[in-house]
Amino acid sequence: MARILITSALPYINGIKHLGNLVGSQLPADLYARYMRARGHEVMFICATDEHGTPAELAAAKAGEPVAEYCARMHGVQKRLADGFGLSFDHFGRSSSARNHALTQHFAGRLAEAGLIEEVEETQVFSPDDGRFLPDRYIEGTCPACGYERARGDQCENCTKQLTPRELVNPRSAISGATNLELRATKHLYLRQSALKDRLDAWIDSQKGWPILTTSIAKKWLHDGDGLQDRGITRDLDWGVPVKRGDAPWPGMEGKVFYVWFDAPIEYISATAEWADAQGLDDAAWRRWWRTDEGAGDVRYVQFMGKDNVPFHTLSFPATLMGSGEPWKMVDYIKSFNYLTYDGGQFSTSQGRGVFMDHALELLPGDYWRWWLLSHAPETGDSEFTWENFQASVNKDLADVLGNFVSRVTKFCAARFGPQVPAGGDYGALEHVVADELAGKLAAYARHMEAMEVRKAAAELRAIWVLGNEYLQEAAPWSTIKSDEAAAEAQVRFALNLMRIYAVISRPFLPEASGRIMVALACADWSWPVAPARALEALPVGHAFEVPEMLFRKITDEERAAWAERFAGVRA
Ligand code: B3M
Ligand code: ZN
Repeated sequence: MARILITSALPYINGIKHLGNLVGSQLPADLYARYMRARGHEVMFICATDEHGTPAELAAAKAGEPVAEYCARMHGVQKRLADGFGLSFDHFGRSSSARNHALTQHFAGRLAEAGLIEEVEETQVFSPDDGRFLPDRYIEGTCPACGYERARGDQCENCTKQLTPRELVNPRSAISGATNLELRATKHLYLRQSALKDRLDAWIDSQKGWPILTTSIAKKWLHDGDGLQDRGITRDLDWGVPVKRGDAPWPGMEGKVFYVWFDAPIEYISATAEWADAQGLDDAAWRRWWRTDEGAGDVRYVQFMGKDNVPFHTLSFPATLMGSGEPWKMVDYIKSFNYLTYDGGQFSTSQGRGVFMDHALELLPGDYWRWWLLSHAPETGDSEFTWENFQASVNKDLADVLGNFVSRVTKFCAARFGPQVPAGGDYGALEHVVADELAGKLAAYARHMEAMEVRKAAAELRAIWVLGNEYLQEAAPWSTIKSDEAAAEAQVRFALNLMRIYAVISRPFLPEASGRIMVALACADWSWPVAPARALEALPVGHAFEVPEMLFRKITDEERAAWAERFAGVRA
């Protein structure tokens, strides 16, 4: 049994996330966490809302709410939506927690002691019209690297380059649109990332087998250009972690807070401490996941995120951890994703284009979305959501293949032999062939899941469902029964056992539907079919079951058309 620490990028607090956000981090992280738990490993799966910085302040202002109240409310909203999608976090924390305040200040103190923090008197963009400095997302303009016109003051979404407000071409205020901007003096803390460049470079080189998307982004910002310039880690904002040096005040930094990207990844650790607090456990309980000197030496740590988050996780956060001089657990594998596009364009939070998590759950249960999103995860390139594709995938994969198998087997058995596992006959040649094929496919499925090859895993799972349908078609118990009742009973028994295996192995993708299959089978044996031949005997003869309600319904053409129209425009 291994110990696996899994973190998903932390969704910003500033509103409800769209399906592109979901499939880029939280959902594949959940798939992996569920799979690893199913295989008997000890898993700690952590997520949280990312609550500081300009995104939170801007959104709260727009909602007309004090930012602390806004964040508390939106955390609740995001938590409920996460539950609706079956996201099985061990803890869903908040980066504004007391734990994260303390730990962020702790890291800043350690970095200062190590000589890695510099106080810089600098000029920052100030907007007289808005009466304030314009850090990060308070400012927008054209990206100096790629020419994208809606780059923000902290990062260009298009090319992932980390930016500072002063680098933007044609800058404007994101609050008022004002272009009448000036530079004013202010003092800030800089993390001397450049001093850690060689160590970071060596560390990245030592990570064998990282996805190309991850390493290429890391290397790009490490080498070509200025990805590893020293970075300002404080801001002139009200909302955030107050700048302190450990427990001590930081003279000259009064009224300033840490930059959101400084405290957000630290929340991975803090949220694990929040978990321990919520469980009534002591500090050792979370530290054994995070401190290599306190038990985390044998932990495997995997992070999930969209590609725009990669620079922060391959450079900035590791710089914080390394620079602290303390033995914190560093990430072992970063699974990163491209973007999901929506019907020929971008999902857009600002323009309300595309399907958002709340609306998705109003239309259909979480499993339907999980299946489409995961089986089309943007792994090797961007992928596109279309309603036609979604409808086809739900109707064919879920309703016609998995749903139909479950319904045919249970209904036929109940009608002909009664609602219990029939006793007659033995498995014959066909069953042995199918069992062998199943064993091969299960091994491939496990390989893909272990390698986090999400689309390949989904394709293999679907192939395993297809195998069951093909078996039924070929065995045809409804014909067999006419000449050999015992043989038909064996065929049905085989199919019922396949059904249990399907529930077990599909659970990482379809937790809710898998649960319903097991309820119908009155079965609590979730053990992974490591020896498929034996697993095909798991349901004892005479074991009673119920015919389940329809597992998946189909999407009609009318619904598809109505939904496509509803989500093309602006979010209400
Ligand atoms: N909140 C950005 C995002 O949601 C950011 C991730 C933080 S991970 C520590 O894309
Ligand atoms: Zn750019």
